[in-house]
Amino acid sequence: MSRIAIMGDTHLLMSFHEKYDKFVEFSRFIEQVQADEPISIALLGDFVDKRQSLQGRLITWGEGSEYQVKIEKMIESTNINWYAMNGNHDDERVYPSIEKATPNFKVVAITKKGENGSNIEPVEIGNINAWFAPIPHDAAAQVTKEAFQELARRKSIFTKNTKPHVLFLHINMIHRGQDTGIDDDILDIVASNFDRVINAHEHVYGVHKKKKNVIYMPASFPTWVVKDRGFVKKYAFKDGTLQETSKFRNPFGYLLLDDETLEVEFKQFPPAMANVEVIYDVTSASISQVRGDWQTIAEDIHHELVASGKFNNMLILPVLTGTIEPAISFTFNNDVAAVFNAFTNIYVHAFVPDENLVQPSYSIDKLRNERLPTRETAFQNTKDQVADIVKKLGEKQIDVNPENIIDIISKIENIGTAFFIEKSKSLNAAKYIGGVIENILPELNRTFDSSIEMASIDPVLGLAMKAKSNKKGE
Ligand SMILES: [Mn+2]
Repeated sequence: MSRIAIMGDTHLLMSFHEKYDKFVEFSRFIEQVQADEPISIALLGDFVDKRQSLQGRLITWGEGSEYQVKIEKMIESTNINWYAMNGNHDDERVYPSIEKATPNFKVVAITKKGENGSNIEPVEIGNINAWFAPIPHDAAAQVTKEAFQELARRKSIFTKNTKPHVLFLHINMIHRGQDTGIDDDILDIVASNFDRVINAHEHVYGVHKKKKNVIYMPASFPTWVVKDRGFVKKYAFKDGTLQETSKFRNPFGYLLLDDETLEVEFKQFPPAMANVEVIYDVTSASISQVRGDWQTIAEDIHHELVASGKFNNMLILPVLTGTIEPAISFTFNNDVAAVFNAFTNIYVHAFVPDENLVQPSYSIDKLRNERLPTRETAFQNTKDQVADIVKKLGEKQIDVNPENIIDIISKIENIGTAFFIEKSKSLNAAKYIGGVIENILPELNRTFDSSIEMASIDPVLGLAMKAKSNKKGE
């Protein structure tokens, strides 16, 4: 028996994390694949990736050329044939360019604008007829249906040999929302005609629930950090402790297809860095609470997944739930990053909201409808500060005329009321709050001979003021 290795979705130039070297990873990956002694490699697209990395910068053409030479050397060193089809992320010029420089790299399919990808003939690899169909990944259902019908027709008139037929695709097959995915009746056009259908692009290994000969290919190794996609483990932080909500899983690797039995084996590849998700209820959390909790989280995950030797590096995705206060929302990523700075092999990604996270916004409409909570906060803060000043002045036995204070407080209210009566749509809330405070501050300072600055009022209002002064500077 012989086996064909099936791989793709490496997204080589897309950065998963600055500390994750995809080329070191790719060479380790190839070593593992070679140890399985496949007779050849089917590369199903999204190999190099022309897009800008999500976290990093766009590489230059010069760097790209250097990387390409590296890639070509790695491919050539395998000494087996590669059969390649592009994916939606590849620049289709890269494949022919690699082919020119690499004797064992053969481009078998490239998507072409205006074509549905069914105008193909199979390639014989070992004991199979391999059909690489470059159907656009996001083609309309009707286009995919026509492509499938044409592929089924071509297969039905095929008489060259009696080898089994395997169809390779790189398309949206799983339903995720309204406009993606293939309905079962359309999928059946190829599922009932081909012995195996193997689809890349989904980044997850799986066998179709009803059509057992349809198989989803895993991504070779981590590419991006997206909630619910590609994590190795999930936790929830509850009652001060980290609790597992999913068992450890490794979704990365490649497939080995037996060219006689057509059995498909998912071979896992353990990446040097992977990501875990931590759901965190941020309701009523203070900044010091956030720091303390995340110190615990970092220590626990480091202990369990890094110090234990499971991974060299670990990337954590905070998934926030509950109600986040604006002040926490502004500083959360910085506070948590400060915690993780103290660790060498564990990193943290910017937070993402879960579907229940409530983020009070400064939308002027929202402020109007919700009885102006932020305006009230502004009043309360200012009143508190006035009280504090009065107290301090009292301690120094300096007399304060309470009328002046009343005057100031009512001025704040008047400004606010006038603004909201006007219901101006052109003003944003940050400007408004900044304006209120800015207007009363000089008088406040004059009356009490104080020198309160905006920044001391509170972080949110400070930021509001910053937004205001940035606006001025434009
Ligand atoms: Mn893709």
